[in-house]
Amino acid sequence: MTGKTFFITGASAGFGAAAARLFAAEGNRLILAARRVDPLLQLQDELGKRADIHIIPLDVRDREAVQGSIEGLPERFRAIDVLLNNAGLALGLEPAHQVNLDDWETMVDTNIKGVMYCTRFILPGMVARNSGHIVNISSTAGAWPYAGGNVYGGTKAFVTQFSRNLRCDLLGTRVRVTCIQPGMAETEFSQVRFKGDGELAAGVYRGTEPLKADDIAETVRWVVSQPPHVNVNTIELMSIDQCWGPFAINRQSK
Ligand code: NDP
Ligand code: 8X3
Repeated sequence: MTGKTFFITGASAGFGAAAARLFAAEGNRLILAARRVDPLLQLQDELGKRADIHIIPLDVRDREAVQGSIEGLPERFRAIDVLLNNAGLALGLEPAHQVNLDDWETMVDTNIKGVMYCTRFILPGMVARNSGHIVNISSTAGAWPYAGGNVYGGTKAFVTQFSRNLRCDLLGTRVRVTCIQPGMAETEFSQVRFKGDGELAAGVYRGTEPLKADDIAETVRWVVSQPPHVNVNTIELMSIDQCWGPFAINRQSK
C-alpha cells in the first residue's frame, strides 16, 4: 500500500499513532487528527521525512469543526482513499445506576457522533470517485457484554452495525467498509478510562500479554491491502490471554 491518502482520527496515541507510523513508512500521504496538538506535531516531525503529513487539531464531537477541517483540506489531501475512524474512548467502569452521566454523553458524542460526522463528510468524495475504504474501530465490547461496559459497549455495537449498514448503502459502488473489533490492547486507553489512575490502568494488563497498537495497525494494513474486489467485513481479534467468560450467576437469590 503506497501513494494513498489516509485520514486517521485519534492519531495522537495508541492505534492511530501506530497506524500513522506504519502507513508513513510505506510512503502514503497522511491526514492526522486528534485534540492534542503536541503529539501530532511530534509525529509530523518524526514521519515528515518519509511522508506528506497534514495535521488537524480536531475534536470529532464538534460537527462544524469536522466539516470545516475536511472541506478546508489542502488540494493534494482532498482525495481520501482510507478513512480510519479510530478516535474513541471508554470512561469509567461503574454500574449503570451509579455512572456519571457526563461520561456516558462523552462516549456517545465521541464514539458514535464522531464516527458519523467523519464518515458523512468524507464519504461523498469516495462515492464520487467510486473508490475508497472506511475502516471503523469497534471493539469486542460491542459484541460481548461485561459488567461496567454499559454505554461504552453500546457505542461500539453502534459502530459494528453502522459499518454493516454502510456496506448495504454502498453496494454497487467500489467503496469498501471494514469493522475491526479488538479485545484488550495496551495503549493509553485504560489511563483514559480510569482518569489517570495508573495503578488501575496497569491492573487491566497485569500478568498478560495484551494486544499492542502495532497489532491493530497491521490488521488495518491487511484489510486495506486486499484486492479491490475483496471487502473484509469484520475482524475480531484478541490477545492469546483473553477469552469469553461463562454466564454470570447470582447465587445470593435464596
Ligand atoms: P488511546 O487512548 O491510546 O487513543 C485514543 C485516541 O483517540 C487518541 O489519539 C485521542 O486523542 C483520540 N480521541 C479521543 N477523544 C477524541 C475526540 N473527542 N476527538 C478527537 N480525537 C479523540 O486508545 P486506543 O488507541 O486504544 O483506542 C483507539 C480506538 O480503539 C478507540 O475507539 C477505542 O475505543 C478502540 N479500542 C481500544 C481497545 C483497547 O483495549 N485499547 C480495544 C478495542 C477498541 P486526543 O486525546 O489527543 O484527542
Ligand atoms: C476495549 C476493550 O474489553 O476494555 O474496547 O472494553 S474492553
